Amino acid sequence: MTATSHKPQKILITTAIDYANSVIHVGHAYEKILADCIARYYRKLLGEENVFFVTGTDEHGTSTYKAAQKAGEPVEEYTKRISQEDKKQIDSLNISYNRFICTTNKDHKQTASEFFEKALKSGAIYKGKYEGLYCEGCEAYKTLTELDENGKCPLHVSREIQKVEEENYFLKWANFTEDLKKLLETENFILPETKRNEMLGFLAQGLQDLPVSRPKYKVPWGIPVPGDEEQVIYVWYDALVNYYTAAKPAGFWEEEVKIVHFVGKDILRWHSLLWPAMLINLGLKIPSTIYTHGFVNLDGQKISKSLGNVIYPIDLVEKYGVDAVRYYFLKHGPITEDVDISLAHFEEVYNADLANGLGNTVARIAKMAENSGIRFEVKNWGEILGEEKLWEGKWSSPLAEYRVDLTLQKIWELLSQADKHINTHEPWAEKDPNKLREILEYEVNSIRYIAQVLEPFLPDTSAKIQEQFLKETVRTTNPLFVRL
Ligand code: ME8
Repeated sequence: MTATSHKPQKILITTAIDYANSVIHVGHAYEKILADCIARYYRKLLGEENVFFVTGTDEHGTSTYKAAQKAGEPVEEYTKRISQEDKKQIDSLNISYNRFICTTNKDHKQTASEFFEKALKSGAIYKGKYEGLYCEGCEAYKTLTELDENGKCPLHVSREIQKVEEENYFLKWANFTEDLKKLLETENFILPETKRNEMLGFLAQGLQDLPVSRPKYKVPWGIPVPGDEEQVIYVWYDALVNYYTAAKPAGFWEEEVKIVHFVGKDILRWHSLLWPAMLINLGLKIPSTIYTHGFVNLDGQKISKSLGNVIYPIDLVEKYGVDAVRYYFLKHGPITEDVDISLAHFEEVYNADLANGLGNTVARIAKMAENSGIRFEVKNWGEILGEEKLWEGKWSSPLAEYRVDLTLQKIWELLSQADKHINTHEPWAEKDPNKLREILEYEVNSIRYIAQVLEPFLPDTSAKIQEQFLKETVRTTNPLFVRL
């Protein structure tokens, strides 16, 4: 399969929206960079107007409410502040979202409330009593089998599990089992494939009716249940609707649109089993793909405030530049299992692939082209290198499965071919002006091609190289990446 064999007319790309309980760190950033690269690629392939990319913040729920209380700030102000800080972090990474949605936005509150009301009217939601366990870190109800040997949630061992006994509205989740099973078997609904079995296994255990509201006296921070002032909508039932709130008015929740949600492995269950059930119940379009990635750990440890090892994207960007950060995360690819990162490894990759690899080859060719005094006609460089259409070239085939890592490998192979071409043809020793022109033309065109296909990955660097090379007279400039 190639990225273009299933070329959609339109595509909606989303990331998870981050809890506004604390400012996002580099772990969260990974997902945004991955989704951004895919969105930028599809804008080139389908045209700007056929791509819509959404990210944002998930602002309701217990853990955010408690974080605001701990900070001694009114919860509205606290969430607004964290959301704005998150946006700054995301902007520092050059994330080209079409909408940054907040679940406290008026249109979202309205849409989530309508989703709930319609489900209530359809009979899929009823009022009852819940007795059980709740993890505030996951904002999710838990069964005993999901806890570790100390009775804690394995994802949030520093938090106490809450015993809850409360009135709630429930979703008749089990009613959707057969539809969900069929959906899980649909090609590419869950990617990577390995994750699909996990969800089928979960489904096989049997879905229990799911509480989809919390009593207001316990969780005052949420969207009120329509017609019941004593209850607020459960944070997951509220948050998942964000995709629809943002996309529907822009014309991106329609039949012809391919909908791709990028999410971490911890929240696949909500996206592949709850969200489709909510949509099936209302007769709305189901997402095409839920792309699941693993976790980024730092020096072998989970990134967390309590461990004191949080790194913010802005700090990395200030030190190394935005494209170096983007490159490092994209080179890892859409990680299926967890990956370990470290600053030492970051610097190694920076020096090898960016300062030496890309930076050096571009500088070398620019210098020879400038010194030659030759004017290099600007043509369709994709065609020259034997590719009919630049954005459908062989280099892009791994993007069909969101393999940004393999795509970068292919681009770096082109770079190394250009480098080898110089060494083999030794333009500095060439006396025949026609032959020299031929050699340098190949080099210059290779860089022109590479600069363009790099745009979704390293937009600033691509622009800088295009500025140098997409003119008849090629010029040298300052190094793209200074060796560390
Ligand atoms: O789950 N490495 O929000 P969240 C990779 N609000 N990804 C990571 C990560 C790490 N170290 N830490 C977090 C929520 N993530 C909900 C989502 S969507 C309707 C609601 C990922 O702030 C995580 O897997 O806990 C998730 O995809 C995203 O960041 C937001 O996590």
